[in-house]
Amino acid sequence: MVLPENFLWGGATAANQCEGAWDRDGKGVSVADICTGGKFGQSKRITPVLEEGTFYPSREAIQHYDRFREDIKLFAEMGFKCYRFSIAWTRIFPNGDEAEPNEAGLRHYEEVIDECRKYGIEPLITISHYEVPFGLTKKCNAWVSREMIGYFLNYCRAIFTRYKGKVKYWLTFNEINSSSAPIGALLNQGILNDLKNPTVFMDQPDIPQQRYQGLHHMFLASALAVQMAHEIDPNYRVGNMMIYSASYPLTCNPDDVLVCQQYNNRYNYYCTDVQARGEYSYFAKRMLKELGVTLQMEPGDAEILKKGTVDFITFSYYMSSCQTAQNMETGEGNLLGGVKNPYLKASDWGWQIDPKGLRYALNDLYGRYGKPLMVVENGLGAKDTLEADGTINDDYRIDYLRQHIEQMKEAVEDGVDLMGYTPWGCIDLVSASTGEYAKRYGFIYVRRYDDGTGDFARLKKKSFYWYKKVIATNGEDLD
Ligand code: BGP
Repeated sequence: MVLPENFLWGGATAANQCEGAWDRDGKGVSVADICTGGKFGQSKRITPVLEEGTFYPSREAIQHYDRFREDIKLFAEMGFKCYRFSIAWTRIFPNGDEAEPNEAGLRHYEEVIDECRKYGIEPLITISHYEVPFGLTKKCNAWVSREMIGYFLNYCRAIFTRYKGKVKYWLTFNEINSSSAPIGALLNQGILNDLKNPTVFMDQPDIPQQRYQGLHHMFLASALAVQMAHEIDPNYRVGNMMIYSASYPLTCNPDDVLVCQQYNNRYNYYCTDVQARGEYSYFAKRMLKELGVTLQMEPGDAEILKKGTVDFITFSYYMSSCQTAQNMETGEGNLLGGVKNPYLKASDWGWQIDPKGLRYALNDLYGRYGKPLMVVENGLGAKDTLEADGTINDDYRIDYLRQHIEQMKEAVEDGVDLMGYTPWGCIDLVSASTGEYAKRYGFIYVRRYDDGTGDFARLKKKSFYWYKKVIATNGEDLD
């Protein structure tokens, strides 16, 4: 058997993309709640002033807040060992700056955790997944401000204390390196400079100084959270979470190779070097200078970073791209830049499918950091067809996942220490980048559509039965 016996098979979701109940039981507004629906080729909008009659997908999402028992039961039926979900910060601290947590929010996640435990499913909790309290954006432009560290730690203390003994694995920030690109400013960091007018999500006016200063604050917050977690419960294990944006030189021209190396430094290593090694890399100084960024640091910051390195490394992996020194158009769907790879096919959303890139990613990260790894997002966003007989025959998704699991096994044979695999959107949910329902990832189909119709019924796709068999055989039977 290639994979370890205690391998954490499961699936992943995020609160703002699945819960709904956006204003119930004391929940405050998050930055996800001010984003409208959109679709591929037609960006969603950021509306700081909520609009009457506009469609906001996070309001109902897939009603997981009310249906989590039904959903977790289906996960258990597939044999999940692990469920990665996020806590909505705004259910615990509605504006972000309250002195006391909201009991209804704490109780809700306690029920979710207990429900997982009932089936022997290990919770893996993302503390902040693209849903900064909008109250903090209004108060201090969120992570741009150093004050955020205190608000974040209050939130961490509340959940670390409450769930002590019931949870083992935590992730501080989802895809923290999304803020190496403009796309991370609002979702990841809550940065919004115009609080009056709507902005097109893909065209947010960008100020790199804010993003990188914000990242410095997030690194400190993450490091302090790691230390706090260990103090509260020595059994807690805290990981980072990054996008692994696999990137290859477009040609063997040394100019392309160098551009690619610089891309990797900026997008794949800049954040994880700090979170895993406890210090900024040698290349950070020049990189920041060329971006026109000057970091404000305080005495003691270096020590905090050093003391709060993560216990394990987690990442999302969907696609790869190529880098070139030539002036070529960014490939459609390449949210972090890069051009198309002529050897690869792409999804309907332009994401280039590259299973071998996952083996490359695992070897690269393990070789660089030597810490246990976990693939906490992977999957194919696709349009599914619900047949008249109620079946959903998603063979394309099975193919995608099979090929990625094969490469994961290769990496384990290469010697990589891999803890688990939680494919993204194990139940269909709202897309983060486009705000639509049509981009489906799940093993479970949700009857809900972008025009606002649908009854939210859950239906098992063909991949549901396939994944169940994969888990039952610990990845040996992938047919
Ligand atoms: C990651 C996010 C998720 C998720 C996923 C798929 O970037 O962590 O929240 O949604 O990608 O992306 P999308 O929903 O845009 O297809």
